Amino acid sequence: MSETFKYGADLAADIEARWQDHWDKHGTYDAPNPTGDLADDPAMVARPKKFVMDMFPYPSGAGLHVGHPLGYIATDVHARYLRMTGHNVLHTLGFDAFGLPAEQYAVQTGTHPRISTEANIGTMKAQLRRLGLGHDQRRSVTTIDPEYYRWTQWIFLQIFNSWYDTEAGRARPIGELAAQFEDGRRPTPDGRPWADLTDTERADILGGHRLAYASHAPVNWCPGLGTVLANEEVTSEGRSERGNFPVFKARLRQWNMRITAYADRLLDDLDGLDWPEAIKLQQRNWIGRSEGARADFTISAPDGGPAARSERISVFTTRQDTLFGATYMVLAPEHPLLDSVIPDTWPEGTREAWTGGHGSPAEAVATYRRQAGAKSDVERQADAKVKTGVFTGVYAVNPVSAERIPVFVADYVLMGYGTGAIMAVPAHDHRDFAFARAFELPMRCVVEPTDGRGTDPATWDDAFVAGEARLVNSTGPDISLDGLGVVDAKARVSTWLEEHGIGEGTVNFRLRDWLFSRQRYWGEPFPIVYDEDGIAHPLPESMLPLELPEVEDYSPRTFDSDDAHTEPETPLSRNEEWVNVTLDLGDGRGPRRFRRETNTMPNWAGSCWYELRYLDPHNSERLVDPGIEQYWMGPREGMPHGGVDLYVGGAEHAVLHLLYARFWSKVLYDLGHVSSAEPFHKLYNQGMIQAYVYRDSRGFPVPAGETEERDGVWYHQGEPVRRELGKMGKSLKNAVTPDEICTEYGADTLRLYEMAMGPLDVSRPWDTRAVVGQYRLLQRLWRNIVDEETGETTVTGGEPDEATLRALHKAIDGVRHDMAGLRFNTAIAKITELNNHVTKAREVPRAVAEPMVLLIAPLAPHIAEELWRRLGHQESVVHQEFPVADPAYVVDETVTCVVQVKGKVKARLEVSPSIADAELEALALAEPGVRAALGGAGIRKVIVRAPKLVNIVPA
Ligand code: ANZ
Repeated sequence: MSETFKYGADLAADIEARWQDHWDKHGTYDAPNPTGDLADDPAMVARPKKFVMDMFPYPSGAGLHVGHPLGYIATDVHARYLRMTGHNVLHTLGFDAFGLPAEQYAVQTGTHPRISTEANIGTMKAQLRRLGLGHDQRRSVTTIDPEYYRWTQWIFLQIFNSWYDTEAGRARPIGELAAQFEDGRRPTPDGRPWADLTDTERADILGGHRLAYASHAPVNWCPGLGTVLANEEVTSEGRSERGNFPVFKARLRQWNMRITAYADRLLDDLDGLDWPEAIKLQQRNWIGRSEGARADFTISAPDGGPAARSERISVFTTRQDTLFGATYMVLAPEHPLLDSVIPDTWPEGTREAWTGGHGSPAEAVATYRRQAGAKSDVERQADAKVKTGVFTGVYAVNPVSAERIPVFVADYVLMGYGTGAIMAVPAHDHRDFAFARAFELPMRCVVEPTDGRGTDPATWDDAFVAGEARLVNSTGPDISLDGLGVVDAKARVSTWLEEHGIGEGTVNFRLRDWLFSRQRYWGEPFPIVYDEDGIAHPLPESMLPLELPEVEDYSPRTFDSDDAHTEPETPLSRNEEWVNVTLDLGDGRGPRRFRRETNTMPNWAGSCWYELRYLDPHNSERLVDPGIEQYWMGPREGMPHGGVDLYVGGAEHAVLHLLYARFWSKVLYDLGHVSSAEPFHKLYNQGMIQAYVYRDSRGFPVPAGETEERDGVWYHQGEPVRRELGKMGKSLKNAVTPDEICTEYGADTLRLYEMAMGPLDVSRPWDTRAVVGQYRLLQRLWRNIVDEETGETTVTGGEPDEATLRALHKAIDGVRHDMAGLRFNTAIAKITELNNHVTKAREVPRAVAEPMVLLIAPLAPHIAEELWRRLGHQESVVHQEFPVADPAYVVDETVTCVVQVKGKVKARLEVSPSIADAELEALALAEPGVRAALGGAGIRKVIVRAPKLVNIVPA
């Protein structure tokens, strides 16, 4: 207990520790469920609900720096405000704890990843606890807990056991598909009755429909890491993001999730979500819907006669209007036709430039395919001027012009997109133009250039890519497009293709199925076993969780990083006793021998559904009770697909995590397990806390805490150093931990400072020297209410004067709006202004002191609890009603404030004539027009002349 009652670090520490214990002991933040084992407060359940959630942290060994909790503090402030405005608020935080760092640490030290991960979680929990975050601890889950991943495995089984019915537009149990094959409603691929098929044949057919399926697919194999990688884990240089090893294309047996079946719904449902437009756009681009057409070209006989083979080359094009301009074709190096159609000798008329110097097409194609296999998709797509490829010796027939056109293999066409084959229209596509120039291929202009360059491509420098123009040179034996606009021509061609049975208008997506297996130890085991025929069987639910076995060695076997011709060896496969098992799967066939799947699930799995487990964390019968899910996440007015009310996290998770989680939600929704088809209704991306990096003359970072400024120059140990803005972290010697700030000023000061730094969604530099400003606010607030000598409250019973009432009610009104709109910086400015007003008065009436404490309670909960108690209340401040403004005191004449950036007017604000500089500055900086004008540039100086002018000088 501190000696005096002055608000300082010691008193803050004492207050904070005491209230944190109190909250824990009383379960102050526990949110009751309507039913189930967390239900205990019907009155609370009767209130409107809010589910406020942070993105799952990964418990890193390095612990937290002050940048990490920005979002956690923000959601906490908001959640507290919601509690005080009559909501039942679910707010908790779990840990996403599978993943590579713990495994790599295990490989280096031999410590089991569980041990190091749990230690990290312990450290992080202690750090977070000091911040006074109001989490319902009963609901905190970790992905590595078998009681949690049991349900991750269970969801995998649901996905494995279902297929996408395109007619119904939803997933259905795979048993219903099998029944259709069985009773003949749906023909088998080769028409034989289902009963005549072998188990393996049936398994293959069903596997072709399952939403989780194993396939031999070209994947990114990284021998240096001993594992395959998702596309997004490969850099634009075609190397592993982690470790920078080369990545090769290899065909390996892998698990996939058929997320592509949901492409349309993943796009369409974005409209109903309250997300930043930029994130929606990134998702739309990732899904990449393209409208175009499929067109089939027949392969022509080498002598130019009618088609000698029945094979067709199917292409996907978004420019079917340019069909007459297709003067050659290209197959991707992985295209299966290359295995069957290559002739033995070069046909007549083959140009020297097309052969790559090889004696036969087979040789040329084989060599080329090998070379292409060593490149990543990104390298292949790189906009290199030099296009490579060879002639296949095959010709195809252009269906509209009946012309014979050569077929090439070239790596600028990818197997993973469209059909893996293109019709090349060099006059109107940049890549085709470059290729045609290099290989001396003919070009035909079929869309009349609108820039006066004429219609002879031989005279052009590049392709003419039309927006809206007229078709020319496009008349064939039985179709003419001449004179049509691009849009009409596209429609004409689509219809024509369909009428002739050689194509149709189609939609193609950039989205690929999700590669779902990793050759790793520290992840969820698959609940899958293989019988002696290699058929995959799901484990029955009663065998879940399938726990991770102990192994001798956690590392994947790595290989010479340049050796593409290796195969992964998984850590789990080394535990033969675990791998080879006799099980009775309950399918009526009794105990049999099986081999377990030895891959593990990718890191994303556990975070695909955690919001659901927060709802009902101890349910041992179901993933989540339907009534509970409906209560917290079910659709509501304005939330057509349901979901979490507010989800806050970094914009770096714009695509993958959010897309995967949306996909799993939709499968669970289709199968009737949840009522919400979307996991996150409102998404908000907080900005980053940046930090100054100080570099010496050699460019090395010096400890930021040991620098000092003199006359605008920064010094470290007497030597001048260079200051720049960067990330915060140990390696840049500028990390500041929340613990340091809590020790020096208290958690309430840290919380206020982080919230006051600027608008929540904007990045801003950390400045330890500025923290003290918020500390002073709390000290003044304390002094306004408590006698520093005696600890007694000094408030009076008198009535506040008119001016104070106006100041109070305007603050209440403004803070309410700011709290609801996540504008905590302006809320703090208003509270500061009110507190300054009160400080000037000789005495503080209780009628002002109490609402002031309530106003600041969401931001600085510890001091608020303490003051509330000292003001004589026995109940926690957490569930008090947030003050409501009396409109009579809020109306006020306003003045117009002009906001300038570099002297140019960028916004006008209607503000109170008595507005404080700090609030006016905060308001001005939050203006969209101002932010656009700054365009991410830092701020050098802000000149405030309240209430009429703010002038901002960008850095
Ligand atoms: C003929 C054509 C003419 C094309 C023209 C473009 C312009 P998006 O919009 O991304 O969907 N393409 C198709 N499959 C491909 C593959 N596997 N690898 C590389 N390129 C492929 O792009 C569709 C266009 O990209 C298609 O339309 C095709 O080229 C090419 F004046 O066909 B187009």
